[in-house]
Amino acid sequence: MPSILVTGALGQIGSELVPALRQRYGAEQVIATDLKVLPPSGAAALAPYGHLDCTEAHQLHEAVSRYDVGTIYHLAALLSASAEAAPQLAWSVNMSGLYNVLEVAREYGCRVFFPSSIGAFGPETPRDATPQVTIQRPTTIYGITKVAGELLCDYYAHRFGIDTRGLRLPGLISYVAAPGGGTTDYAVEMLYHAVRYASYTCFLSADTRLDMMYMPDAIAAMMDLMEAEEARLRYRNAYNVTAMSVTPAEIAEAIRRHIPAFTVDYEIDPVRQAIADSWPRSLDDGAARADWGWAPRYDLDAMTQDMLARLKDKLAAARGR
Ligand code: NAD
Ligand code: AKB
Repeated sequence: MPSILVTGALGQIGSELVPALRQRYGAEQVIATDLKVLPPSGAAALAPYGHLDCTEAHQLHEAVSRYDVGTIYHLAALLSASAEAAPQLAWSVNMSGLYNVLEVAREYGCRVFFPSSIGAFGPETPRDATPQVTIQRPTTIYGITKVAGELLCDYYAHRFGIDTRGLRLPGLISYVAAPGGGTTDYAVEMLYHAVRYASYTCFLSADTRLDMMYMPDAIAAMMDLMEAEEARLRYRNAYNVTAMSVTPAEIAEAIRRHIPAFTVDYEIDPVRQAIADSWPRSLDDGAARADWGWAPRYDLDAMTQDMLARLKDKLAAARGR
């Protein structure tokens, strides 16, 4: 069976996607790669693991031919806030990286998963029940690379017959790996701080409404989309998916049902607030539900309960070491 290559595998998504893929398809079948160079013990624990910079086309060619790769989950990218701080680097990683992945996929006939984002929308997009097909004129470099990425994946599908598929993911909430420089990171930080300190200073305003999703739902969405029957997919890049549309105040309220003393104050970061204000408040994910059976398992309360329990265990284990 051809193997699966994951780029950016050490990030927030890859840290949970790789184990899930390995559980479903076999540990040896899933090649984890990232820009980060791990010490030998770390690389051995994650084996098969290799250093791979997606902006270096020859490194992708070597990995794909060496491991007989049939599917690439291309996660490597700079997220919205990091991208805004380094737009030139973001263009290089997000666009050249994707172009290199698509070119190697064309040459070797690989399937490709591309994670787009709610960041692919902009201030002119309808902000409530944002349709699957609508205006996409983002004002961030992150969003520009995501829209261009969606179009490039569509182009490779139509022009070269490459099986590219993608999701417009909302902010992801998880406890395994920390988020990597996004605007929605506040949600994860708030849950960590609730368990550690029972207080949090939020960088978005209390009423900033954005789509979110718990990581187990996101992992299921990626794998289910890649396994969906091709003939059923009306869209390739990329399907709107969401699990909850929430504000910082609402997450804080959900946390207070478990930690009544939890308090939040607000110190707005103008850069991240402007990014959030340019994104949808809630997505319409009807196309994903109709075409390949998308249905999230975790709403705000279910996510909060599970996250708090997992974080308490994680922090207790860390203290015990
Ligand atoms: P992350 O920042 O946590 O991880 C990205 C990984 O990519 C890091 O481990 C980093 O070392 C690696 N990387 C950076 N430059 C690289 C390069 N040149 N070559 C190879 N690897 C490189 O990101 P994530 O949250 O895991 O997101 C993965 C993908 O999903 C990204 O495309 C992101 O835009 C998308 N996405 C994420 C979210 C979210 O909330 N996490 C939401 C929507 C879309
Ligand atoms: C970010 O905030 O940049 C990401 C995303 C929604 O794409 N979490």
